Amino acid sequence: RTALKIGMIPADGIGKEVLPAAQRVLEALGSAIPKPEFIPLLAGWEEFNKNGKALPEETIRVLKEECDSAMFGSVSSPSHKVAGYSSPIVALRKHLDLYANVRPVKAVPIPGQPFFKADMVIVRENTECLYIKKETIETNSDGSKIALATRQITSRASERIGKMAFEIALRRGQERQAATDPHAWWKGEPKVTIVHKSNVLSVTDGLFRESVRSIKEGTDKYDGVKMEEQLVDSMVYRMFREPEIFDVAVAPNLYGDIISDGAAALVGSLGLVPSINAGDDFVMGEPVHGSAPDIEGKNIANPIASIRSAALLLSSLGYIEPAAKINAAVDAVLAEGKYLTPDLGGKSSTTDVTDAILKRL
Ligand code: NAD
Ligand code: K
Ligand code: MN
Repeated sequence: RTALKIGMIPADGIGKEVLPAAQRVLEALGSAIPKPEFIPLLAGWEEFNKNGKALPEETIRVLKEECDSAMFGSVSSPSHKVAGYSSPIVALRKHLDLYANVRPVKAVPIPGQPFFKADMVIVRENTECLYIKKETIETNSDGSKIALATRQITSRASERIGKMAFEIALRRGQERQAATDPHAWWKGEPKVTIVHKSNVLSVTDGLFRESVRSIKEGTDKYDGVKMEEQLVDSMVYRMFREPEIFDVAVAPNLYGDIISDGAAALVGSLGLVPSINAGDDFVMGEPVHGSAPDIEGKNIANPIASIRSAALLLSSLGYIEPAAKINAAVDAVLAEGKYLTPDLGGKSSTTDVTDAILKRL
C-alpha cells in the first residue's frame, strides 16, 4: 500500500469533535504508516433533517468503491419513531457486512479514579438479533396495544462471530505469552465465554450457543482455547464482581451492546472504550459511545475512545507497531493525570487531551 484511504463519517454530536482528534493522531504517525487520505462522508440525524437521508447512497458508494477502511463518530437517533429515518450505523454495518463489533475493555490506572482489573474483549454480533428491526404494533378490540419484535438468530452469523471470538482468543494468548503487561489479568489458557440466555430462550439463544460451540468442537485448532458459558444477567454481575476472570466474551447483538456499555464503567468512562466493526474485507473504527447531546459543542468530549479506535483500525490492517505507539501515548497521558476531560474528573478540553497525546507520540 502507498496510501490509506479512510472514509471519515463524524455524523452527529460529539462525533464531530472526537473524529477530528483521531484524524490528527493518524496524521502525526508520519512514515510509520502509508500516507492516510481522509475522505469526509455524510450520514446521521442532522443529515436526515437537511437532505432527507440518514445514509446517503453516495456515502455507501464511496465507502465501497474508494475506501480501504473507515472511521465512524456517533449518531443521534431519536427515541421516538420518525417516518423515513433509520439509524445509519446499523444500516452501514449491514451494507458493508461488518458482522463483528470487537470491543476491547482494558483498564489502566487513572489518578483520582477507581481502578478495576478489567482486560477483556467483547465480541458482539453486529448484523441480526433484535437489530433487524422487524417490529409491528396492533390495537386490540379493547383499544389496548400489542407490540411485537422479531429476533433473528442464524447459524451462519453465530458461527462466523464464534470463529472471530476464538481467533481473537488465540491471538491474545500468543501476545500474552510474549508480553509483560502489568494490567493483563487473565493468567490462564485463552478463554471464550459464550454469553446467552438459553435457559429461557432455548430456540434463539439456543441456536447461538450451539453454533458458537460447534466452532470449537469442529476442529482441533482451538484445543488450546477454553470454552465457557455465562447467562447474560449473571454475566453483568460477574463482570462487575470479578472482571479479571474474563478473556474474550462473545454475545448476540443486543446483549453485546449492553454488556459493553456496562464494561465501559470498569475502565472509567464510555469516552475511553474503542471498537472496530469488522467484516471479511472491510473495517470501520468507532468509539463505543453515542453522540452525547449533554456535552456536545463544548469541546469537552473525551477523544480517547476514538483515538484508540484508530489504533484498533490500524492493528486490524496489520500496522501493529504504530497502533501500539498510539496506545502507549494514550496510556502515558492517562497515567500522568494532568490532561483529563471532565468525564474523568479533569478540566481539560478535547483539544488539550489530543495535544498531550500528540506530544507523546
Ligand atoms: P451516549 O454514549 O451518547 O452518552 C452516555 C453518557 O456518557 C452521557 O452522559 C455522555 O455525556 C457520556 N459520554 C459518552 N461519550 C463520551 C465522551 N467521549 N466523553 C465524555 N463523556 C461521554 O449515550 P446516550 O446518552 O444513551 O445516547 C445519546 C445519543 O447517542 C442517542 O441519540 C443514541 O441513539 C445515540 N447513540 C449512538 C450510538 C452510535 O453512534 N453507534 C451508540 C449509542 C448511542
Ligand atoms: K459510536
Ligand atoms: Mn451502545
